[in-house]
Amino acid sequence: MENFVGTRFIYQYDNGWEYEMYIKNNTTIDYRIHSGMVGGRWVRNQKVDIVKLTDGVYKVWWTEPTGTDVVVNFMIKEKKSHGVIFFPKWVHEHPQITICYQNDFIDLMVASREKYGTYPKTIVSEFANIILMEKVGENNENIIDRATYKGMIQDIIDGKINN
Ligand code: FER
Repeated sequence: MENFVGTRFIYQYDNGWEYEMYIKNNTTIDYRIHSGMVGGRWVRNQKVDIVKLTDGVYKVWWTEPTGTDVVVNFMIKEKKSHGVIFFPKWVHEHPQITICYQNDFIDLMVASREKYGTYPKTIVSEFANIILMEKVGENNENIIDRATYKGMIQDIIDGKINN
């Protein structure tokens, strides 16, 4: 997993949604959602499972405090990924509640999960193009350390921030 762990990925799903995931270590990711249904949401230290399926192909999956479940496959050589997101009913109906720095709002996520409905779930399955793949080392706290803003992806590509 040496070639995968410690890498920052920015990718755009075919539906237009732009996501950033930093594989912080074997069991942890930080992520930031630049655009899409929950654009503006960002999370640090989400516990995940990761397996290497074959050379250059990795699967990452986790379940969130919101009740959303996510599975993402990265195909490094092809610079592509594929994500499946299982949104509970409440996130699909009230996405704005989840648009925050989630680490400061865990209690609100859990309360909302209890207050609103879970079913039926909305399943979003999309391929993505990896726009940026950057080795930044493990356990770097400076990769995903602030909210997104308009133009941030270009600033990251240009090396202006988060390096
Ligand atoms: C991804 C797909 C979904 C991802 C994160 C999510 C960081 C999380 C979605 C959510 O919290 O609503 O590729 O990568």
